[in-house]
Amino acid sequence: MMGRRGVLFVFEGCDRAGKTTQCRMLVDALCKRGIPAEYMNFPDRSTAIGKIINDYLLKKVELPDKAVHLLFSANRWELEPVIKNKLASGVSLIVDRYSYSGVAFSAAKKGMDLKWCWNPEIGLPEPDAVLLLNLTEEVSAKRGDFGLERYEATDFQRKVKSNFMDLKDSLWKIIDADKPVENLHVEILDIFNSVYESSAGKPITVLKA
Ligand code: 2DT
Repeated sequence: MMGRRGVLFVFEGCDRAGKTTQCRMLVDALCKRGIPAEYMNFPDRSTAIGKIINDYLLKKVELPDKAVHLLFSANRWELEPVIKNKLASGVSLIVDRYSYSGVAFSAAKKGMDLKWCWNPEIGLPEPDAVLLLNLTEEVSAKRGDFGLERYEATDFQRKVKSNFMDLKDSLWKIIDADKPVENLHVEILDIFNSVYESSAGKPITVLKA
């Protein structure tokens, strides 16, 4: 008999909310419990498209906003076959940013709207759950200065946060990330467990218009 599929479990949020730490802790905890799970992150800077994105983020190259938006989306499409195969083979994917970051960051720029930005995401695998790690500006400021990459500025991050709120739907869980790392991990593990149970037997769906 075929085993169950994996779940697509996405973390979103502004910079410094602790997404990467929580993704890695979740993957470790699941693997220890015998649930096959792998970490994935977007942008994946290791691919051909990812290398251009990396240069753009490091401000080594300039690109028109719409062109770079499509590159971020293409970066997900180049990994779409991998995502589908892993899920079908029973591996759960714990994903550090996905289409929603793509839209929230691009639409924070002048002349870019949410609908236009969402279009190239249509047809990608749909997450079973999206966790938005939410941090107040005060706590975010306490976590130190922003780095030097593109987008790492308070005003821009404020617009991104408001875009995330506009994108959220019933799949989303908004998590208060202003708590000790271990407590947050326990809360997230709990959510994963219920998503894992409820997704058994359900097909993988795709993002819609
Ligand atoms: P990291 O700091 O997580 O590497 O992200 N971004 C991300 C976009 O503008 N579009 C996207 O589709 C994705 C996935 C968010 C680097 C920056 O890239 C932004 C922050």
